[in-house]
Amino acid sequence: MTSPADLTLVSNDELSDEERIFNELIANEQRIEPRDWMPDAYRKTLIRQISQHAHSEIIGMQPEGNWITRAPSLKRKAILMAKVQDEAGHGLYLYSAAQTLGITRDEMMDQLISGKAKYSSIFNYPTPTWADMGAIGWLVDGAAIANQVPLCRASYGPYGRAMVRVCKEESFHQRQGFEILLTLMQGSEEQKRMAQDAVNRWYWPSLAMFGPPDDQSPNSAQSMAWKIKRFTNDELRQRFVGMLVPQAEILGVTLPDPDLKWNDETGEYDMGEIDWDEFFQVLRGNGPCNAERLERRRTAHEEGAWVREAAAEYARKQALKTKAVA
Ligand code: BYC
Repeated sequence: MTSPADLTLVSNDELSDEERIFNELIANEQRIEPRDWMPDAYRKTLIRQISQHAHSEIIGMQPEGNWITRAPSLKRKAILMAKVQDEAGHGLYLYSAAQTLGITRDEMMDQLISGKAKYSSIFNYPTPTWADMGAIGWLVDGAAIANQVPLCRASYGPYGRAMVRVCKEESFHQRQGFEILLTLMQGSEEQKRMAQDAVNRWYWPSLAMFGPPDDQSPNSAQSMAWKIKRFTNDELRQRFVGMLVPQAEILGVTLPDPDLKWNDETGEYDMGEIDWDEFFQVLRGNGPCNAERLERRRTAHEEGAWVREAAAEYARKQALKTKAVA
């Protein structure tokens, strides 16, 4: 199978008509749609990335869901509930986008609850204090925006279009997190300490969200050639740190990296080393909350079986009625 990355190896004459059309669409910044021909490897890569992304949104409801009953005011509770519901909605758009590639929702759910599928490392960390809601909104949703804005231009139509709506909502999420931290940082000494502690715990895992360093990222080169990804993991991570520094100053929090400093020559911030051993441990299922997150999802799936059965039965009866009328 030929991809744009291989084009130098294969002359245009050796390509099938379908491959030529696919390559031209990609080269001309046009979109690939579900009914278009696409290489198997392109389809597989998209199913992998979009389903992992959907799983991340669904598992990502848990760390914040943990605080809905304990939010400090009715207003905070309403905002947090709306945010967590938004994440569910993101998961559903993304499962639908993945389904256009030929995988079923049941298959994806089986992969998730059996522990075979990956989801973002970030959701395997605990949320012991209210300030974690601020740190998640500011750092985790902030990282998600930095990663997802370029995905709005992903070459696969249903993915790119889903991202446009998701990014609008993430932008609200990030501001609400920033505002929680700002309120705490204007409060008592204890509240300030709580906010700083949450930033200390979420900063490094939020940088790891962008994925392994470029020299250990097996999928990046091909995904960039196919214009699914537009920037490498390290490029987006760097851009994110550049966004955070001035925001941290406004908040009055310290970013917990003693090596973080502006470099006049590169025009970027130098930063310390991420603990990649910890990242790969979390990916292997050994993070602080992996088992708990998966167990909770599995139980929710089993307890929701009757809802799925009732909906399927209702749909079956409706279809019979429509057939009888026709
Ligand atoms: N965690 O070759 P690489 C949200 C995996 S949720 C776990 O660089 P790629 C929110 C990677 O999958 C938004 N696994 O891969 C929700 C690959 O594994 P396989 C979450 C990771 O795909 C609720 C292997 O490592 N965002 O915002 O080119 C509340 C090698 O990596 C991670 C997305 O899902 C990780 N952090 O690039 C609040 C974004 N990083 O499949 C907020 C969509 C890497 O080869 N995804 N891996 O075994 C992407 O943009 C890309 O898939 C990645 C990785 C940048 C994450």
